[in-house]
Amino acid sequence: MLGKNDRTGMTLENLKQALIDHLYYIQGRDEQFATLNDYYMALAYTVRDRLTDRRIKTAQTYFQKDTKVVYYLSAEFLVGRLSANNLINLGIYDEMKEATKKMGLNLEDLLEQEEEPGLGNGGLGRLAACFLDSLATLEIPAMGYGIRYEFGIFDQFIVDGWQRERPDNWLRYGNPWEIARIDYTVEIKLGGHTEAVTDAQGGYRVRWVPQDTVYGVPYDTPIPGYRNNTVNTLRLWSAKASEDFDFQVFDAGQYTQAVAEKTFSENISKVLYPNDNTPQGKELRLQQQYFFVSCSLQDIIRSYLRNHDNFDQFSNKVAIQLNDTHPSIGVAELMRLLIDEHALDWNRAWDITRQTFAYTNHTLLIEALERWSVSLFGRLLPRHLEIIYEINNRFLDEIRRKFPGDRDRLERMSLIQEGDDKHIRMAYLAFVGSHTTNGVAALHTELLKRDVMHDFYEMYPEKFQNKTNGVTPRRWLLMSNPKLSDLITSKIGDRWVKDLSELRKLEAFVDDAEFQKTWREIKQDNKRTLADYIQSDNNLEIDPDSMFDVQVKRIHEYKRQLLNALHVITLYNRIKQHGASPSDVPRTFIFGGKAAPGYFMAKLVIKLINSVAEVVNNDPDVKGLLKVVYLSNFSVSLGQITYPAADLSEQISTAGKEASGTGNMKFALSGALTIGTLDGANVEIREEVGEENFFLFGLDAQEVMAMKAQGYNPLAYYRNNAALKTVIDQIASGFFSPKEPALFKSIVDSLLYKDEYMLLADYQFYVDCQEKVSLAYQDQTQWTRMSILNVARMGKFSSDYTISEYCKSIWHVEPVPVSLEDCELPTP
Ligand code: T68
Repeated sequence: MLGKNDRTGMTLENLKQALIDHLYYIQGRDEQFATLNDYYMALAYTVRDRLTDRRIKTAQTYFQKDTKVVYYLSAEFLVGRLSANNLINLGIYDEMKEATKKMGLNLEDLLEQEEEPGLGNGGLGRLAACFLDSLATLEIPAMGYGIRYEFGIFDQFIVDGWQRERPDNWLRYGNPWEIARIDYTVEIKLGGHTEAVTDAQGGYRVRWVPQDTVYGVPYDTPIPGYRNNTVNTLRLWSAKASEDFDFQVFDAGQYTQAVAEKTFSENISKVLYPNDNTPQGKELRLQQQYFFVSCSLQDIIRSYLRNHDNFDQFSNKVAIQLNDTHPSIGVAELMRLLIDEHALDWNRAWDITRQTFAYTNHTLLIEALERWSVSLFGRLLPRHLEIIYEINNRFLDEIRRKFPGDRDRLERMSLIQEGDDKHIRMAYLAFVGSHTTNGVAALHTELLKRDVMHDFYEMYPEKFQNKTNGVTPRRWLLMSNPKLSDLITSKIGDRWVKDLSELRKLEAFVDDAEFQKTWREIKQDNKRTLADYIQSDNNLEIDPDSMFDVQVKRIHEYKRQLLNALHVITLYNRIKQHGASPSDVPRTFIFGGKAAPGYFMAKLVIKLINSVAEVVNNDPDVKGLLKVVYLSNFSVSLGQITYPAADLSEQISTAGKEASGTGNMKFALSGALTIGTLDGANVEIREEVGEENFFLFGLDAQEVMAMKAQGYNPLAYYRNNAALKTVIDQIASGFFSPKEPALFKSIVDSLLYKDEYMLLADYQFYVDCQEKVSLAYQDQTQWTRMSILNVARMGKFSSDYTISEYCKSIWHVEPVPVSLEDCELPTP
């Protein structure tokens, strides 16, 4: 049947007809009464049809060829809006633009109707989305598995300078991209106890008698590759109560209670926990993790057994990547499934498990490493606790054999942190249960080996690898910066879209005055677009001729938005005191990002930035020289207009704290220059673009550690630096909070008496470096040259490259092209 008609044709006429059809038969509207949202839905269904042909053919191909498949397990997938991306990857953006135009509509307006699926917090979730795009583009058999949160990351809005949160009801109007696969529903057990039983052969087995069960219903979203026939799947699980069928409770006359309990188990997939880089030791969070992991593993096994009748080939056909420790319970769950449900013995199950899993670590912050209280864990997952204890016993034996008598080492490396309040160390479980562990930037991997996982490195050095993060050039250049993309393509052709190293060819034009001029005009256009957005959203006028100095990312103390704010105040004071100096370049400081709702300091930093904005933006003495903007509700969509508009990218975390960063790559890919520390992927970005094209400042990771070891004294910096002292005294005295002078006391105290992230130690380096930035910006020819070179040298940071490295050295998978030849599908 596939494609035997032109129902999924790609011509202008086909598309127009499909739009009208869907409007009428799916939305139930005629053109006269259709809303913009009706049209958007019709558009989405039109595109989805065309993906469906290819998705089905892709799945058939993998099945028939019995290919090895990569399964990417992640608690977060921050995919962003899908419509434009799908149109572009299918190659029908222009046709659709024309088709909608013929119907009197504007395509961009329709695309704006899409609710962004905010199923992630920040870098980790967005990385998973970039990886899906690259996997499909590289024609790798792959599937993403996660949770279909009913409420994604909260909506942020700012009231009187403070962050407020509203639930993100993204499914309110329905989600045209997903298809529920009720037939693949799986059952999940929770709680209860275990008992020993004897099986038919007289062998000893364990039976888990759960207290509750809940169902997982999968929802599939198509993930198309860029202009190929591959359409992979993102499968997200939604919790469904089993009480629907619980007649016992009904018999007892407890109808309403039964229905109430239904809501209880459906809570599992209700909401995304809004923390990044801090674990939430809540039972519901563990339920979420176990829920999606068990659903996914059962699904993977079901799929494997369609082509196999034993587990001999499992790890040759299945590669499972753990995106951080959030899915690391998978190690114990696969063991349980193989042993308890499929009757394998321990050793065989353990070999298979370790040959199947690999683990990506995303953080060096000790406090961010996940640990679960043993008592909480045992209550929810009694069988898994037994399995983890057994894994640990065998692991500790191995350590004893290698390092006889080293009791400290045993204690340090044990999967169980002993003490009154025992905890399971999930990163250790993930490491022990995997064949490979990787960091996400060269420095990060080195620090993992040297520091956080040093004992493990000593024992198994061969298990560590580095895979520096990357971002997809489709969304982060082609889609978000169409003008720059067109310019680039006009000079070097369009191969860069699939092979970002092609951008090197731009170096030939770096001194071409005409090219430079166009380059600058495009940046200017992009800045105007962002300025228009800010005008309408913040009701604030900003000057596109000023330097756009941008820091957008989650608000976290280690990311040091506060250091940026100290610099803003420093400039403000300088101009107030001495008037404008020749080196003063007009700057617009743009901040954006969400703070975890329970993170007091981060929320106070937002308030401080907005309070500084209030003073600066209303002071006639600095008019035309300084402006401060807080972009509320930063998101993937807002990122798509922010990165292309930036002149300066702020990547100023304390060295040794940011695992990689990926915003740094998105900025540079759109021609922003970076001011940054030697942290995460900044190190490699600087190496690639050349040190002369990067504004470096601050202590490096070694110096940070050394200074901490010596006993760091922030007060000394405060006392010895007059400008810094003024700034801090102002904040302390209520200069920015006249109605409540002590408002920022906790910020001041934390800086003066602790300064965990060493802002004061880096302050002067930062201010001096910003001075160099201002000088450089005054020479626009030189600045443009640097900007072009940044873009030209970003090839390494394509997620295509990152993924090809994972394929080669972790997953051992090859591309499997999908052919449409035998199904007569129309192509664009
Ligand atoms: C980020 N981590 C890293 N975590 O901070 C960043 N954490 O350096 C790196 O570039 C990125 O991962 C991709 O590797 C996160 O984003 C979280 O969002 C998170 C969420 C829940 C719990 C803990």
